[in-house]
Amino acid sequence: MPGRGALIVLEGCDRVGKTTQASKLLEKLQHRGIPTQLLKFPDRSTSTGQIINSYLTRKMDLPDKTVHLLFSANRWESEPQMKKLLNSGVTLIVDRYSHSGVAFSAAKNEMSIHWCYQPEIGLPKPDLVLFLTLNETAISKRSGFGDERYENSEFLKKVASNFQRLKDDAWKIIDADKDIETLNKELLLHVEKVIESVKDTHLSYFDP
Ligand code: FDM
Repeated sequence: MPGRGALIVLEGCDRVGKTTQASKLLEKLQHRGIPTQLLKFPDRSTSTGQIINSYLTRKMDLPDKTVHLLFSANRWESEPQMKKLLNSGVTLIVDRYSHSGVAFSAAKNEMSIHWCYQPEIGLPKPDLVLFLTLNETAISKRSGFGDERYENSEFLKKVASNFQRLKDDAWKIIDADKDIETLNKELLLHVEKVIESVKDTHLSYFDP
């Protein structure tokens, strides 16, 4: 029995390098013969993802709670496939997941963290959350914002403080102010340890 795969999530604020690190992890794990797939949320290719994309690129306005539930529905669309892959031994590297869902929506003031968390209950719970951080000076040296919704410093400060409230034992806080390869080696150490330690355990789920 190969055992189950690990659910590994990369989180953090904008421009910390999550997407680059996620694809490098995929490449390295596959190279080592560890069955791995990459997922990204929001998944803009699905039916809910297309509405989310129109919202993020400002082609469409929607009430805040509606958008929140769409982001969650976008994860639920992938849930059957995620469970199937994890239980068949495939490790998933996920670029943003439920914690982004809660931290971003709760930064709008209209919804509490508790309210935002409710639709996530029952989704597979990450075995490891690699939370990448950068200090203000390091962030300002990276390329600027695009013009999608949420790309402004004031809002992202609130998001960052919400993330701090969501931490649990599965989180590793990683200083991302390093070159790409050094950072990737550090992440890989955590990832390999978790893959090994969860393979004979049951998948867990976000609980009430
Ligand atoms: N975002 C992302 C949310 O507001 N809720 C969510 O559930 C998720 C997964 O969407 F500003 C926000 C975070 C970001 C935007 O994400 C698009 P990417 O990673 O830039 O595509």
